[in-house]
Amino acid sequence: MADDAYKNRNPGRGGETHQVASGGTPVMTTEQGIPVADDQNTLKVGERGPSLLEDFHFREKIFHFDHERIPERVVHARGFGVHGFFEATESLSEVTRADPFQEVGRRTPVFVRFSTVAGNKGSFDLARDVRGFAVKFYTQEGNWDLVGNNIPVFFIQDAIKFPDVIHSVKQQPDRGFPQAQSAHDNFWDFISLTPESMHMVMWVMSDRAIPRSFRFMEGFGVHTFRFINLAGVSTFVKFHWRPKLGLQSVMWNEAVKINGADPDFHRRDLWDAINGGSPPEWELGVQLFDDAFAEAFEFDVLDPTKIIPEEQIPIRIVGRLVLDRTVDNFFAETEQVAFCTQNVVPGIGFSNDPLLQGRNFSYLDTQLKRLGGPNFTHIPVNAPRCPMAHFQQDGHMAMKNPVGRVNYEPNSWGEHGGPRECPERGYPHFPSQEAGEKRQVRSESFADHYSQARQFFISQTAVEQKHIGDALTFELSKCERADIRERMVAHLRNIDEGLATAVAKGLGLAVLPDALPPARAPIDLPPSDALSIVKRGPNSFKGRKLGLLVTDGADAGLVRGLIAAAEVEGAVAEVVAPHIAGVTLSNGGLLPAKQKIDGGPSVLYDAVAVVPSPEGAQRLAMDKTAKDFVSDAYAHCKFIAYAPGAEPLLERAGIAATDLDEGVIALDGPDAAKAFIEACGQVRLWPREAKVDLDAV
Ligand code: HDD
Repeated sequence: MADDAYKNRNPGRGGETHQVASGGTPVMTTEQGIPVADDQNTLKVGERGPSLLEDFHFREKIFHFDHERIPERVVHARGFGVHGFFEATESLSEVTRADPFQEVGRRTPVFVRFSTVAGNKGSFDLARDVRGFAVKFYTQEGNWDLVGNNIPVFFIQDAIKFPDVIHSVKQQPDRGFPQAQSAHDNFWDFISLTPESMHMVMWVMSDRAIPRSFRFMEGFGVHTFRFINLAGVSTFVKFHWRPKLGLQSVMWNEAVKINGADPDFHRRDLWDAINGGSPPEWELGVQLFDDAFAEAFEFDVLDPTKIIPEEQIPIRIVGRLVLDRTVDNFFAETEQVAFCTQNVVPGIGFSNDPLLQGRNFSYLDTQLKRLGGPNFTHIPVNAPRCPMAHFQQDGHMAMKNPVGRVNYEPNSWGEHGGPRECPERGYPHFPSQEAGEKRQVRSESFADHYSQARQFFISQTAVEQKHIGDALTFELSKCERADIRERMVAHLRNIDEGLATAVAKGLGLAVLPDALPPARAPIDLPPSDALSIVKRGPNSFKGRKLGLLVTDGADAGLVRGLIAAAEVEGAVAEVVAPHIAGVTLSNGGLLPAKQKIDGGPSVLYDAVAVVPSPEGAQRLAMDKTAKDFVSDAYAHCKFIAYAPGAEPLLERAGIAATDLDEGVIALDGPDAAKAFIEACGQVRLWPREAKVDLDAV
């Protein structure tokens, strides 16, 4: 639609109206509003002569273009932001005065930006990496930014090491690569010399680091924060976002292929879900605890490399997050949004976690560099949605400027003298008792680096453990220096001997290196099922995507039945065909395609249905991309349905009759489509992995 294709980009400077030509078309103007007569040719002397400096339209256009880019974020450069709301489903007024939690049903608008960490802005979505999960709550008492990740712990304990861990993971400075990956010497060198990172390493090498999409991952505030109630009483809190669609990841071999097939896989997924009318939702859970628990807990609650298992402090669900609106303009919103951990509102407070304390400096500082001046709160996506009044003024690009002569306080202008501080409503810093020598130290209470790493590992299913071992082996195989590989294996021995042995074998180490002496001997912790993705399987195909491979003559009843069954389940069926124009079904009906087969490999789908006509199957059996479609789906443990007559394609794709398992389902009965979609609720048939991967345990 014309309205959607072009909206006036300069509202506020000319409003939504245009200078119009006689036919009603908006007239192009310069940024000064001067109508433009020719936007194809610069002003020249004669037809073939030199261009003239006088051409102000040309100069303005090129000048503006030259300055389109702002510095990308030093980390989390590649991100995708959307709007939504947070709704309280439980009142927390007894523990916090924070506005979003005061009453059931209160809705607070939010802007959420998901991101990868290491890659540059133009890198791919399926990097093996931590994902950022940053939420800006526009509360009635100011903006609260909960700047979290999809992993509840971090690599380092003290913010002073942040530049080091980030330098080590990003491109090596001499060569400018590798891009968006941790599989290189610098990263593993730093990590293997930083034992406090071992717990995080387990998470980052797990499938959590290759999520199926943003919609299927958890989020965590990571640090211990404080809730503070009206009486000034503080309760410690940890924040958890839980996706209502469940957790899901892809396999590494799949991730590698998705990056080629669709480097925007995650952002497209979120865009499609929201604009397709299925806004994703998360629950907000809180773990609340007091000083007595903090004292008794095995680890320091200020140590960001530790979780508090939910078996010890249950997660209380207090609200839901709904993301239901994509941005109007990527640059204006996603690129310019400025999250700052220092943005807290009355009722939310910091703890002494040294990583959090350091972050509270870094975020404000980085926005100045990125956005060019101190007035980034004037940019709509960053502006609070509640009234503001202060005496900060001027600076680059000041957009909201007070009128009147008073710009200081105290002043004697009485009621015309502007805003005044308000102890009763103002932000109360929690008056914690602090004392001690000034020292550069790491607390002894932060010294256990392996116990929770081990707990995470033993909490995983065998499949997930294998993936961790495979990921470590892959990453370390990319390290050129043998001593770095060995040092990592020496750490792993403190986590799990089986894992250390598997990785040593995968790397071809002749001898298992001695375990590195731990700063503090690890303790045995019980497994926690909540840490596994597979143990919390979704049992529903809702929100997933079925790839339907069809040819001319495909059985109309079957195809329509599959599409309907997927829709009933809340899933999407996407048609993949030899030509983008689509196919003519057995009943003569036309079925448009969403993808031409080489543009729609099966890695883009959660399950596939192979529904060619028998002749079509014979032809597809000769086609490399069609064979890949099927063989990849099988290798990635996906559920595969096939129409009668599709067997030749399956066979040529390497699925012999003896390979058929309960995940390869013949569409041969009246309820076959429905039964297949139900089976897809498992999402993966993990036992198959042992058949397709030689190293399988
Ligand atoms: Fe950070 C961005 C999350 C530690 C310094 N961080 C950034 C973003 C997320 C996180 C999600 C992207 C925000 C957006 O979408 O715009 N960072 C974390 C988490 C951490 C963490 C969960 C540990 C628990 N970060 C951390 C430390 C420092 C920083 C210790 C510095 C001392 N982070 C930054 C930054 C960034 C940033 C340089 C880059 C761009 C930005 O802030 O706006 O200031």
